[in-house]
Amino acid sequence: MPDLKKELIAMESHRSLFEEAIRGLQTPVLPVFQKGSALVPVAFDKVGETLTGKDDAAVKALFPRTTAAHGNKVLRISGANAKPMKGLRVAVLFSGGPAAGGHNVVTGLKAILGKENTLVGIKAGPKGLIEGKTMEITEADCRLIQNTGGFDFLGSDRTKIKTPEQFEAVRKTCREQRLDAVVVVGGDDSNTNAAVLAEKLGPDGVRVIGVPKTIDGDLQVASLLPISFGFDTATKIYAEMVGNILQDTPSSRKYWHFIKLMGRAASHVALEVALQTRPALCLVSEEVAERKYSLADLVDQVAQVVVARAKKGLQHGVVVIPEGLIEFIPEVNALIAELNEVLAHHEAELGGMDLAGKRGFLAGHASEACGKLFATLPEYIQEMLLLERDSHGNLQVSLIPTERLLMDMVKARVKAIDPGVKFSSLNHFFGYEGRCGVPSLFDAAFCYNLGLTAGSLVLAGKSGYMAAVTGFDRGGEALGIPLTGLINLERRHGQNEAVIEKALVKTGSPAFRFFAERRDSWAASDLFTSPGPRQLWGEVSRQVPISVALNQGYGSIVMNLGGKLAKATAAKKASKTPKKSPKKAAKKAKKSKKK
Ligand code: FBP
Repeated sequence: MPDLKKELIAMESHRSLFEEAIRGLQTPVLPVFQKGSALVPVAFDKVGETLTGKDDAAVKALFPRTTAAHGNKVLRISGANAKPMKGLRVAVLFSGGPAAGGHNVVTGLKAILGKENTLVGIKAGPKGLIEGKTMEITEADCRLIQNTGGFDFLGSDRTKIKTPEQFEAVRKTCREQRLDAVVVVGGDDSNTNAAVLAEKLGPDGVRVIGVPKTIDGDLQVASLLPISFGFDTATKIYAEMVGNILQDTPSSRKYWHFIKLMGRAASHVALEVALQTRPALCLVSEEVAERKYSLADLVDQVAQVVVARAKKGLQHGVVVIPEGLIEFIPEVNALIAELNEVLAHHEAELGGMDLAGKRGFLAGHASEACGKLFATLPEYIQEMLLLERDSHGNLQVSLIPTERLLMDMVKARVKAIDPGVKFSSLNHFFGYEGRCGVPSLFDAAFCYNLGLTAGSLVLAGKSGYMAAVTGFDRGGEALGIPLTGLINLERRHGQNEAVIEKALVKTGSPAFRFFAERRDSWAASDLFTSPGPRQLWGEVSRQVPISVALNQGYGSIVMNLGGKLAKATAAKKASKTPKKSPKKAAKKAKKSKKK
């Protein structure tokens, strides 16, 4: 008798048909890491170009040991294999918001370190490193987490390691765990943390390597690092959702949808999703700042499109809004900068006040222009602008309902332009839905290779580098990027801090220019596309982010990483889970049901 209940219970804890099938997904491996059917670490023995930031001298003074050791030079591979290393203990931690593919960084690390070395997992991010929360990562763990989304295997957090006590606690963890290296998987702020750790832990003989993670896509280094991991999966998930809504609009013919997409300050996510779906409107924060649009200008631009489309009988449409837009509107940006200073210097006084109290306090501390603008904003925006900054000093833009603000203001403006235009609207925020999905093939492969690269850097004795993979159109290339070469000084928490500068959308970039060429046509009529769910098997699964393909000058949007999929060996080795295609798995389930 088939026992459906038993079958369903067996699927608990990440064992659905899909999750089981995904573990067997074969991910391409860069040929440099392959020797026959074995995986081998590579020696990063070729020194490339020197990276020089705008605050080079100040950064060198802040990171004297690291910069003297690597001279901010990029590391490449000549093709030689690394010397075999035994007995190393290497720790790995996740830092910041989750991004799809992180688990494959861990499995890649485990595979390249091999049985002769130990991989230690740090639980709950940088805080876990301070508190000494560790676990040994086994091959069985890796089989279970291969190609799965999220960071749940180890957990993550946003602690910035900055006080002498925290550094001492980290040293203690390294000593007690006998760590030779720490691999920090994180975004721009977490990789800044990695650079600081590399500098501080150098004398203790602990090397530190960063891995570029963030769905925001704002950790990019020209042709050396086209994108961070997690971006592809998140944008494919958002593009599916936006595409579905676009498909709904001319079906129901009555709604304008204002959709804010996660992605923090930079508009990479919004731009990529627009390139994939072709909505009527997509606002790009960096352009807003460059052209110095006011909030009223933006509202008017959207309202004019609404009215023009209504005249053609199109009473529907989609407006894609980047999460960080509000910070890029010059007048609001000036207001936020003033608020940051006031919040940083009057934390204690503001602590116990309600919104009315804070408003009164600000009136006495902010400039007249900012005070006036603040007073015109609805309360739901005022409250969010006054929220505590995160531990890295960032405004928590994901909590600000910019989409609602724009929708409300556009409604009033449309009425003012033409009271005859019918305008029904809905607002959405797609954020957490996209961060932890099962990694796309791009992210699964990218991350596994990042793990192999980070492990190779550690085995080669390197410290203060970020592992990188580039050349997704030409088989792939692994690199070591000197972290201090990416660092500049920025105003945070009311003072200058050394940070990795966020890579914003460049309005001169090929991706933006292509979008700018096409957007008037997208606004004028329905030219949208609905890309559908991301595919993990077959040719469609090999699509790279369109913005990456355009910006890197690829000839196609089809990935060429590590040769043919069928020849990939590492993922096969990493998982003993039988390789079932989803079709086969479904057939098997059907068969057992019939029994
Ligand atoms: P990082 O990758 O930079 O850590 O941030 C990712 C992100 O998803 C942002 O897009 C978003 O603004 C933020 O995290 C939300 O933060 P939280 O997870 O704390 O709600």
